[in-house]
Amino acid sequence: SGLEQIQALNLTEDDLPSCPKSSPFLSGPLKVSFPLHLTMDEIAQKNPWVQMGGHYQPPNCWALHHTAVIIPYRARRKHLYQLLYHLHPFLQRQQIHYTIYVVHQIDNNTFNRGKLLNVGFKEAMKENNWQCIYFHDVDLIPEDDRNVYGCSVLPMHSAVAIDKFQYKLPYQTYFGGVTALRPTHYLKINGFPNNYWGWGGEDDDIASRIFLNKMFITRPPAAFGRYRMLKHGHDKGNEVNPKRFHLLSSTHIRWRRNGINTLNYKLLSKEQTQLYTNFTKAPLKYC
Ligand code: UDH
Repeated sequence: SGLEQIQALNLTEDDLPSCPKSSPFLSGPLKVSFPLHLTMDEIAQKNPWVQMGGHYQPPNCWALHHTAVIIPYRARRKHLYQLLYHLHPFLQRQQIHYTIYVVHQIDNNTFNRGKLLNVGFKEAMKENNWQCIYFHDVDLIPEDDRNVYGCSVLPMHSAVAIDKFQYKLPYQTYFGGVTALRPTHYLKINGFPNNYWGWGGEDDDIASRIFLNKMFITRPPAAFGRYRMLKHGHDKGNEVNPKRFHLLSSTHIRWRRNGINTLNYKLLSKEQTQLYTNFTKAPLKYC
């Protein structure tokens, strides 16, 4: 394949022309449907250019964006299959260089999305010098490929218009679902807080961190930032966090000493599957 050739010849940025600013393969609005009974093999067969570990780079041009997509995950297998089924072709049409990482919390403790995303950031940056990090909920399926997964100079909130919220922002400072930052900005705001256990608040905390660091967020046009949310009930082990408002009231005091600089974890395993790289965080008692 073209990609194997690039790797065999060790081609670099100097050997390939840059990819165009706007990919010629974009389709615009997409008809998103959810096929039943997807399997990994079936999805892999539809994505022959994706390499082990869920890695891709365009074969004939040097990508303008180098993006790690990080998915926080526990017990949502059907959602993960749907996301992989839609996201791989979507990203390839955008001609970007990317890897999909899944960060798995396997214990039965309360879910901690913020901490998992910090783990994903740390581990993904060990693998590659990514220029853009996308934090992507497993249940959000993009509906327009002009929503390009690359970073600009500002932190990006991509999930602007979700069907569940009647394709409107639930509130003006909402920064959840699908967001992106450059690693330098992520480090500047000290990443996500590690101490939000259960549902809610960590997304508002990271939004505050951005504002406290005198940055603004940007969003794609609502016509591009459209998503369908896969249906789910309330997950076991992710009960609404009653402490979230209290925690949010002191983000301005805590952000410097709770985040990527105080992240403490162990990895139980790291595996490359056909369609993504999986990081499994060790159960809490080990870290
Ligand atoms: N997740 C899992 N397993 C779980 C719980 C959460 O994988 O048991 C992951 C998954 O990627 C999911 C994400 O965490 O998409 C977010 O959890 P959620 O789907 O329960 O969140 P929800 O869909 O988000 O309810 C809507 C947020 C809007 C309100 C924002 C308030 N700040």
